[in-house]
Amino acid sequence: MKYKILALLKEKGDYVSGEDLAKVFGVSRAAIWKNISKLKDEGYNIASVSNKGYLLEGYGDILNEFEIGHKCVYKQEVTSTNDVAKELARKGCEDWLVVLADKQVGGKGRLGRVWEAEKGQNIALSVVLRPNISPVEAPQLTLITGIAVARAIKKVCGCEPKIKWPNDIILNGKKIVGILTEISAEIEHINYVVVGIGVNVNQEKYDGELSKKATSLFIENNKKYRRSDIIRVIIDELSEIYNRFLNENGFACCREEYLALCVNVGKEAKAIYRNKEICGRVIDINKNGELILKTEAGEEVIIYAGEVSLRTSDNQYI
Ligand code: BT5
Repeated sequence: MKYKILALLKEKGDYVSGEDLAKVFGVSRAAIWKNISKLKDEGYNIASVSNKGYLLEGYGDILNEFEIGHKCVYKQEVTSTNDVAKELARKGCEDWLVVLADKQVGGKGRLGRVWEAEKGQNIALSVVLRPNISPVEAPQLTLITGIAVARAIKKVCGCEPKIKWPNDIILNGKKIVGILTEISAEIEHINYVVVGIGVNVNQEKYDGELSKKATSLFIENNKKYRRSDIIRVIIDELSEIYNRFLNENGFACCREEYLALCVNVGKEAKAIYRNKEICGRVIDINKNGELILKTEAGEEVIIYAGEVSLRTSDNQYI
């Protein structure tokens, strides 16, 4: 009900009386007032003037299911949206539940690394999926998510982000998105997957080490974005590509698109794999989403996405 009232206020862009709202929705004026209060609590700036009614004056950058167009759980602060999503998945939540937060105090990267993002400026999103695929195929979900997010950024912001295999999206050589896929599985069966996406949106600066490799959409485009506009498109693109991934032939269905976005192919790289370094030239990403590295000795090594960090041969991030 509250979002129906909100939709009407947005559409009108002018005062609507409590009486008219009550009539439209077939409820009492007190019920309307209650719902308006709930909307105000969520952060909507709604003026109420006697004899005129209610006016939606502003709505900033609010994250809820109305703004993102999809069912979601929103929290102001969490340890990690991936952890919240995993907990909900364990308790049996539905497929495609999206978890969002304004602030993560324990944001996670891969391999125990930390994901840092200022409160209220960025996107921390996790989605619960239950794909009927083998656990070894799960890292491919990171790759297709990369494509979905790159597409979304291009659509909303007009820029052309690239992908650094397996899980980074970069803009002008710096990281703008990180993806962390976690799974709960038996040997042959996935219970659930949580795909976590961190997008640097409106953050104005990065300090210390991070300033060398992180950037945001604001820094690159000198423009602030409404996070919900980006989230909405991420979810649309992800569901399009995910359905194809399941119904067609896995990552192979979008490998060409991935290759066109990927910055690694043809470049020298160093893979840090279980504390061992393997150097070579990236010659391909195969239909399973694995990276093929050709060493100086001419040996072709297949690198599995789950457990590796990729550096340039002189140890740079990209
Ligand atoms: C990642 O790991 O890039 C995965 C990041 C996933 C974050 C999302 S946010 C929603 C969900 N909830 C979570 O708790 N996590 C997911 P990795 O490839 O390991 O990269 C981590 C490294 O990126 C760190 O060691 C830093 O060097 C760098 N880093 C940290 N914060 C960054 C940021 N905001 N932007 C760019 N780089 C960052």
